[in-house]
Amino acid sequence: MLKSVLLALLICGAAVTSRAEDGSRLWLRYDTVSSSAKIETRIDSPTVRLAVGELSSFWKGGKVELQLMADSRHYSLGNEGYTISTRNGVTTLSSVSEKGLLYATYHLLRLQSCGADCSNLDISEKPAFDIRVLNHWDNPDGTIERGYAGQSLWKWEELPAVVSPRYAEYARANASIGINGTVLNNVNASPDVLSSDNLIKVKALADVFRPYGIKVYLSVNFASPIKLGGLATADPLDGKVAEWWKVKADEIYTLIPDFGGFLVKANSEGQPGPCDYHRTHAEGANMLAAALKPHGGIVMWRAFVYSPSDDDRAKQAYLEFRPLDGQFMDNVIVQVKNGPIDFQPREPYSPLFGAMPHTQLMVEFQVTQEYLGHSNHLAYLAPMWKEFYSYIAPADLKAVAGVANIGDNINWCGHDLAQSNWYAFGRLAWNPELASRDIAEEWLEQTFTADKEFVSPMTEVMMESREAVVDYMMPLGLHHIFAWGHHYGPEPWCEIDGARPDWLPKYYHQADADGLGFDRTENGSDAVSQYPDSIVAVFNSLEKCPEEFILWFHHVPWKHKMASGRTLWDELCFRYQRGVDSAKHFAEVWEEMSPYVDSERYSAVSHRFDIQASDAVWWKDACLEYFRTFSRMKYPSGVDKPVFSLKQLKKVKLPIDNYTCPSADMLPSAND
Ligand code: BDP
Repeated sequence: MLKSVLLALLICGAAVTSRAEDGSRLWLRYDTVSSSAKIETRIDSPTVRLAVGELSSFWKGGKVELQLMADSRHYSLGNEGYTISTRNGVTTLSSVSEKGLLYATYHLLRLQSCGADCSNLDISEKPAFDIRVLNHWDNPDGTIERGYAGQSLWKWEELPAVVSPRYAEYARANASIGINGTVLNNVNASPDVLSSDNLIKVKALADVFRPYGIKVYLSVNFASPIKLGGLATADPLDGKVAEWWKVKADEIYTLIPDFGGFLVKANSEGQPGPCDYHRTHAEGANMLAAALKPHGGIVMWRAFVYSPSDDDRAKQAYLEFRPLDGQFMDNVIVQVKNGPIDFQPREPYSPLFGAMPHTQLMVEFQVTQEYLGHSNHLAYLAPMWKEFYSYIAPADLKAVAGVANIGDNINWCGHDLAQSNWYAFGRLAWNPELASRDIAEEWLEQTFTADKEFVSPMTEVMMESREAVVDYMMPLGLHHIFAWGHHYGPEPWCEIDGARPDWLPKYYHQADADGLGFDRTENGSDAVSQYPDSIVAVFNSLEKCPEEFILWFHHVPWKHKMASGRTLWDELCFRYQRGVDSAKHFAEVWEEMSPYVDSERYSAVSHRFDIQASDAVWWKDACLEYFRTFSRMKYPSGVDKPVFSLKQLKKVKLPIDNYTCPSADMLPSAND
């Protein structure tokens, strides 16, 4: 409701204080103004107060008005959309909601930070997806599964009594890029998450996040009724089980009226689920959805499943979920990883997208770099996510999730440049049409400096970075040839007694004397047939298949002639070399950047680029030396001779637990 009194708010900005350049300010490095512009609004609410506070402290232009508008233009922009317009020197931010006004505020401040002309604005914005969530894989003990930026941000042992100021900073950063939901805990969920004691802590976080427009969600363990509720079963068709969840949902909503809902990993990698009781994923999801529905909550049910079977792992999620199309309730969204296997440096899109027309689907991206060099390597991921959208129309998706790369490190993400992936995830979740390059530029401008001498070369580095990682780790469609357990270094030779074959690299690369790659054509595992006919015609053909996926879909002879005219072996060598060259080049470019960057962030990033460059050599040598035992071919000219021997590299073992920054010293010296 609009208040009738006009509140003219004039707040003077705080004095500029100097602070350590530890990366903690992310992209939100606005200069504080000494005398603030007039910020006018009739609305007095926590969210609008935040917007007014930001503008009063940081907006350098003239008067700004914030207004709620329910006319048809604003109505068509939805509950979070907004307009920004300037007339006679006054900038007007309008939206049907207060949240929209906060988003408009951050948009305006972003334009200012990037040096845009803000004197004549006429902007309309509407997010592509209603639900834009981060998935934290944080455990109750403070560790983070696949987290490389320290411990969990959530200090459960202190909550609810101590509320760290970082919670509000986290929420502010998310709001500034349009993220509107956060799943607080690991998909491998502890049942204790739903204990009454814990829910009070969750409420404390929800209260901090609410004014920033962020809803809280929880990952739940499907067996919670047994483990927490003392029931004999978690069978979704058992009345007592359904009742337990209903009562639990009521308890949650009493504490957190705008609670978002549940994320569920069921019958996957040892997690309990409805299939334990011979029920389907749909029956399990719907039972939870029924408990949440009266409160407006949703269930995000993950399709990341693969059962031990002889069938190609890349086919399994589709085989299990596609037959369930149309059986899910309307407050269930099936959450599908972008590719059919598991967040590899490059995968084709998962064939489930497009195959379940009567089911709401959402995509799950991984922002944390589990398979892309952790927080040691720069891999700017916007191009990877855009690649996904080149196959899948955003309009066919209900929501988008990103597995967070955030921990309690002072710079949030471990690698200062990895903040760009958090940023890009949010920007693309709001608008998948944005160009990766534009996002990189605006992030660099806000996070470091708008000086072109810095922004231009570093934009190039960022834009090349993911492709470089693909080149030196797994070019041409290779995948999952990581070392056992930590997914950091190469181990294409890995063998573990008793391990599932589809957890081992040989399953995926299929190297033999004839060639390399997994035959997923109609003559092989036939995974290709899960795609629409038009795509099958391309992926199934050795001639037509894009080379970036060739070893994903084909077992290719070593001497096969590639588009470049080289043999497969030579092309493979060339790609690994290109990756190594790029990684070395990144370190060199960064050296030139020292005049533009504060010394703290300069040296932190330098250190990481050095690791990346030496890791790239490690990857190249390990993979090429190993694959050469099959191809029996020589390195072509232009490709560096190996620095390390296979024998040396087979001895490299990284500590799996709690390492944050494995360095080049872990590699053997050339004489070892
Ligand atoms: C894999 C991770 C594992 C996760 C799993 C998942 O290695 O730690 O639990 O995905 O997404 O990528 O459930």
